[in-house]
Amino acid sequence: MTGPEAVELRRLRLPLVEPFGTAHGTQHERDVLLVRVLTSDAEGWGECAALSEPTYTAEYTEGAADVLRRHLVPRLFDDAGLDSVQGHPMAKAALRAALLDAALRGEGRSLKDYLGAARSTVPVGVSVGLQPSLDAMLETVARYVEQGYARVKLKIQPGWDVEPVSAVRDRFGPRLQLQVDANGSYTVDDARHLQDLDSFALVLIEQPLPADDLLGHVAVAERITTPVCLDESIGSAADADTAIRLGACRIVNIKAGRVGGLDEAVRIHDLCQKQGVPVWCGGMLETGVGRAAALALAALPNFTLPADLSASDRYYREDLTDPFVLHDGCLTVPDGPGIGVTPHPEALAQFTTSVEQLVQ
Ligand code: OSB
Ligand code: MG
Repeated sequence: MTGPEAVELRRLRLPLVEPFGTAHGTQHERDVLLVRVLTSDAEGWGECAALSEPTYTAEYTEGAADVLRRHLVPRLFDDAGLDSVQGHPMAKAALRAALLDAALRGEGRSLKDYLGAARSTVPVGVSVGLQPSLDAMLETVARYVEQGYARVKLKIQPGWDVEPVSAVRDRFGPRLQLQVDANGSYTVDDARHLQDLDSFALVLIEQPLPADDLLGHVAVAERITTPVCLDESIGSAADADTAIRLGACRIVNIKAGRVGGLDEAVRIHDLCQKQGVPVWCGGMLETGVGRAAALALAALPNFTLPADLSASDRYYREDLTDPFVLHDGCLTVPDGPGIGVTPHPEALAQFTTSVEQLVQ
């Protein structure tokens, strides 16, 4: 097996334009890990989805860098392959994304074309973190609605759910596409309480219970009319198949990082399409590098709900790439070779905290 000529792990720290609060805590900056590979004919970039702490799933940035360095990159040069390492989907996905980007750039072919995208623009929503007050939340949502986002998602947790949802419905009316994400913060005993969300015509409730509680999700799904969507519970096409057949969800959130890469993401897309289950593309506060790849994925035909991929200015004052800009509630899928964007050297220089060469 011939691996790439060089693999580089680059760590960066980008301040977020506003703090992002979820049931697991608040992020003030994005601790980013980029993988860059160099092959005989092209360079390729991949962004790791992992956050700085292992609170969303088990992975975290430093751990992802470690498993890449010690276990994944060395396997590019033997026959074992990345699948011989258990777990670590976000680390694997970042490396696979960089390799695929380089291969496609070498062929002059876009990721959009490779994945089988059905459209050139993708309707996108915005994920609104937990807010310090109802007033602050309404102000934040108003700003995004004015910018034209196609849908709003509110982070919820016990103690911050019916009130904020009700306040947003009151203020913005029945036509606003609205959904909520609990990041696993409820238990099956909260099913009765979650029924109180049914009167707000939500598009979906995302991950009400912890990732491993599929039967709990079945019980919740039987007690509420709002469609249940799974995020953290779905690590593979096999997981999606199980969840759908059990009745644990009616909608699936797909993030390439969470499932080990774009190929598995497409398998989940295809399986859901066959079962008549709509999917949408989740986000991980990516820079333009990760967002470009996610947009190509989100352009596949069964991605029928707005993606959690917002414009660059929703996350960063300065993105690593040319900024992604909202037009009529949509972002444009890059169509140049590979992911179609390249990080700007000045932005890399400004935000990089360390660079490590693994192969040369
Ligand atoms: O649960 O969807 C989530 C961000 C980090 C970790 C988990 C999640 C999120 C988001 C942000 O909701 C979506 C975005 O990138 O805009
Ligand atoms: Mg989620």
